[in-house]
Amino acid sequence: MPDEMLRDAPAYNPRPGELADLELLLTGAYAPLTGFLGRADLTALQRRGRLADGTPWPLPVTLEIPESLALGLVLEDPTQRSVVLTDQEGAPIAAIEVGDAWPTREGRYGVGGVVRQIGDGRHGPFQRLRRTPAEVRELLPPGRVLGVVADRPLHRPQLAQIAHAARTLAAHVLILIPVGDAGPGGLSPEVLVRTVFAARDRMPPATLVAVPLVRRGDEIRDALLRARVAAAYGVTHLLSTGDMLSGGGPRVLVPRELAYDNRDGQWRWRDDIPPRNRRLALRNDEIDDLLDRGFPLPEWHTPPAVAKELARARPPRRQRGIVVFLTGLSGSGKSTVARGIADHLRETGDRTVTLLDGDVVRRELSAGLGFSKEDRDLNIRRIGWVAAEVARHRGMALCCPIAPYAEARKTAREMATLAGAGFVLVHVATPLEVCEQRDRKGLYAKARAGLIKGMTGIDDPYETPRDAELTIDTSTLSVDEAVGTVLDYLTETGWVEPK
Ligand code: PPS
Repeated sequence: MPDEMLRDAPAYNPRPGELADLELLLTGAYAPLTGFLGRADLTALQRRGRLADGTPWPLPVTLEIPESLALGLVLEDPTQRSVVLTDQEGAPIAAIEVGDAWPTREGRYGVGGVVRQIGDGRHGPFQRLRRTPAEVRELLPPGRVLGVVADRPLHRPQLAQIAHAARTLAAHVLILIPVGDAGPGGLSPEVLVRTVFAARDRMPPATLVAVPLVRRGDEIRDALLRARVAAAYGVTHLLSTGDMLSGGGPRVLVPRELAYDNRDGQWRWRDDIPPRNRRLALRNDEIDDLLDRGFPLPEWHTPPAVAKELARARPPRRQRGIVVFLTGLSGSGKSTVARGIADHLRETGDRTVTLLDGDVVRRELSAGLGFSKEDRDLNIRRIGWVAAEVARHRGMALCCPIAPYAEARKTAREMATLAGAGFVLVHVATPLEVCEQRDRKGLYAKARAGLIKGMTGIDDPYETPRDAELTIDTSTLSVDEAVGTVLDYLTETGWVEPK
């Protein structure tokens, strides 16, 4: 359908993961797919791991739209079944001609159909690096192409594996950097791209491409999908680190484990090095731990330029942002403890602190919200968002709402993590009897008398946290002791400078 016929078509901004899939469909990286899958393909995929026409395909590639939008389409009429898909700002990227629509969950419909690019179809960061498979195949020299999906920074052992495989195969190297979501270690795509580029002069001649791949969380299927995408980019041999099955894609090479030989400073197969001369590659948690404590990554393991990027992205904990989230019943002592922590840190000057107190938040940020589940969830979302922004800029956010629902607390944790910050959940577990006895605001008495409804702990739930880093009880600890317990924890874990 020509673009002018789309003038009256409804527009919709898909979720980030769907937009990433859309881009891979448009660029041909998902060939032979030309659109989001419909029910026939999805059923065949679930039953046989194949599309309805028998083509093997690893995973569902799906799009959901709001029910109201779906019900407005007339699938029998080619002029009334298109939806314009836009980026977050509402700029059109593509149109889907919907061939199939079905209800999925509350208020949502799955839609399948061919997608077609509008304009240059580009969106998101790394435009320079986001080349289409056809563009990349054009750039590659003839012959074998060794593909590497660089979903983590490349340290010396990985670089030695790449160099070794490229030499053995006499292949050109194609590095695919997945930029669809934060990597397994929580590294943002921007940081990942910078660290991979920082290793570039340690690689054989290589072409680097950013690909909006998003992991679905199923390791084997994700690996199969990566192999297919790599093949579309012209990869003939794929270097693997995890489990990979071949399924008609490129040949998968599983490299041997290399170790550092301190006799000559080379990385070679670990079994070729006498145990006393060999140093094994650092595990990811060891690398994170060194960075968290502010130690430089050792040069035998990581090229200095890569180490520098990583240290910039993951500064020592005492310089990184953190959200300290105190949850507990009304009257449990959250605000008092939080105030004590804030006062201490302000006095010592160790940290800049933003205190997001329940009452203050309800006045400044959440005015008008009540105490229904929806309103409480929204309140916690807002607190979580502001706290994550404070922490993104390396401050400490101290939050002390009741936050009775586990799911909302989890969202706050995720927002902080996405901002590259720490998150410490403190459960102020003062028993209800004690809170009720204190009853500073007289709310418990009113709730018992039936004068107010939905009081947490009385006739509204409080879901006890199972993921708290710390639990304190102000009926057995004095305020000073409770404040001291939290500060000790923050100091021991490196978030606050020791005295
Ligand atoms: S929530 O659930 O996290 O959104 O609550 P929060 O923003 O922390 O607000 C709690 C304070 O509001 C007062 N208040 C109530 N609390 C619980 N349930 C009901 N129904 C209610 N109505 C008013 C109460 O004084 C809380 O203050 P704190 O400081 O926690 O005692």
